[in-house]
Parts: sequence; structure tokens; C-alpha cells
Amino acid sequence: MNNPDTQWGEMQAQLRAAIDGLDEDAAVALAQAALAQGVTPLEFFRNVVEPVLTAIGDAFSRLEVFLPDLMRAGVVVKAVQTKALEPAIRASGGVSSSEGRVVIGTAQGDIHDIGKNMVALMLQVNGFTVTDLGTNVSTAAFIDVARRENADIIAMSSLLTTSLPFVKDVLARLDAAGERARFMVIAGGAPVTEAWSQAAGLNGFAEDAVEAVALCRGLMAKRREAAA
Ligand code: B12
Repeated sequence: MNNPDTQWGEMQAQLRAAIDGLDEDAAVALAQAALAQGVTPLEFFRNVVEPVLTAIGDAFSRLEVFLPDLMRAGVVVKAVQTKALEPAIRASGGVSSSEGRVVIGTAQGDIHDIGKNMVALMLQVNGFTVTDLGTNVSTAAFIDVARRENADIIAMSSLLTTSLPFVKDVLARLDAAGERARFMVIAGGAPVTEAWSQAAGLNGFAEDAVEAVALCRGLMAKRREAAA
């Protein structure tokens, strides 16, 4: 691209217009056109989708936009993910061995899943076996499925300050069951910071889906070293 910043700005404006007009087709076409020009799906996600969602979220906290605007954003970005970005990411993947087993979901009381889906997909295409429990996942469900799948990592997404306590709840219940060392637990989402993760006793922190892959790889390497 000649002038990336201008191009990202234009694409952000087009995505925003598509969200405001609830025009899924226009948003998908925008993403597909960018991919055809050589933009990678992750570049599109980071430079177009994330800034637009952040701007809408900020406007929502200033009471400049309202719940229907968040809902339109959710619907349109879902279409971009499932119809343009995910197929492109899958097409570029193709790792067959298992790097480790991850059980992922959005914490109890929380139905945000755009970021969680991106993390799950990136882990999958990078060789992890991923069980995605969806949204509003109870503490018991995280732990039951992690046991059943013999998971290495429990990965929780939390976008609401009200769903954050459920991350600590998973840790507390694992502690109480004497299984804290069996599962490595990580979390992400807007209110999850590195400092919060450390204070809560999580096994690590990652800012986004790409870092989440590096974090999980690092955790698996440590686990294999410890087992050797
Ligand atoms: C779209 C949206 C919605 C959509 C969600 C659609 C969907 N299918 O997800 C809908 C309309 C459903 C919605 C509802 C609500 N929302 Co909302 N929403 C948003 C918005 C604008 C974007 C969220 C998003 O997708 N971001 C983009 C993704 C890519 O980012 P991400 O999720 O953070 O994920 C990245 C990283 O965090 C990380 N990551 C994510 N998960 C994980 C997990 C692991 C393990 C790791 C390592 C990393 C990781 O990697 C991801 C990829 O890079 C945010 C604003 C914002 N700034 O985030 C508000 C926001 C999250 N919502 C908010 C609120 C208040 C609500 C409602 C309570 C509104 C209401 N009055 O009803 C409801 C709650 C519903 C519920 N029970 O969950 C607040 C939360 C405030 C707070 N501190 O608690 C925000 C921050 C807006 C704001 N500024 O006020 N929302």
C-alpha cells in the first residue's frame, strides 16, 4: 500500500458506514477487496475492525451512541469475520500436529464473542486443539469440560467488569479441588490487564489473538520441560 495510514482511515470510515447502515454485504465486500489487494486478515482485523469497535465503544461510554449501535456493530463484524476473515485465515493455516489442548469461552454473564472467536481461530490454525464453549460459560462448565477434554489450558474471555470475578472463580474452584497445577488458566478482553492477571494468579497475559498464540506456545513449552 502506498500510504497505509490513509488507506486504513478510509477503510475504517467505510466499515463504520456499513455498521451504521447495518449493511453486512458492504462490510464483507470491503474486507474481501482488502484481502484481494494483499492485506492479510490479521492486518484488516487490527487496523480496521478493532479501531472501529473501540471508537464505537468509546462513543457508547460517552452516551453518544446507544445499545442498538453496539448491536449493529456486533452483527456486521460477525459477518466480516465468518464470511471473509475466517476462511482466509483457515486457508493459510493447515498445521496438523497438536500443540496442546485449549478449552475457551466467554465468562459467565458475558455474551461478547468477537475477540474470543478470533483467539480461538488463531489457536486452531496454529495447531492447538480447541474446544469452544461459546459465551456466558459457567465456572462449572469450564472446569467440567477441561477435565473431560484433559485440557492443558483454560482460556477465558471477559469484556465486562461484571464478568471478571468469574475468572477468579475458576481459579478458586480449581484451587479448592487441588487441580490448580493441572490446568494453566489465561484470560483476555478489554478489562484484563497484565497487572490484573498477575494479581489474580493467572498463568500469563496476552493483549490480542496473535500474542495469545505465543503465550500458549510458551506455556506448553514450559509444561513439556517440566514433564521431561
Ligand atoms: C460489540 C459490542 C457489544 C455487542 C457484542 C457482540 C458480540 N457478538 O460480541 C453487544 C451489543 C452484544 C454488546 C452488549 C453489551 N455491551 Co458491549 N461492547 C461491544 C464493543 C463495542 C466491542 C467489543 C469487541 O468486539 N471488541 C473487539 C474485540 C476484537 O476486542 P476484544 O474482545 O477485547 O478481544 C481482543 C483482546 O481483548 C484479546 N482477547 C479477547 N479475549 C481473550 C481471551 C484470551 C484468553 C486472551 C489471551 C486474549 C483475549 O484478543 C482479542 C483479539 O485481539 C465494546 C467496546 C470495546 N472497546 O471493546 C463494548 C463493551 C465491551 N460493552 C459494554 C457494555 C456495557 C455492554 C452491555 C452491558 C450494554 C447494555 N447496556 O446492555 C451489554 C452486555 C451484554 C452481555 N451480557 O454481555 C462495555 C463494557 C464496560 C465494562 N467495563 O464492563 C464496553 C467496553 C463499551 C463501553 N465502553 O462502555 N456489546
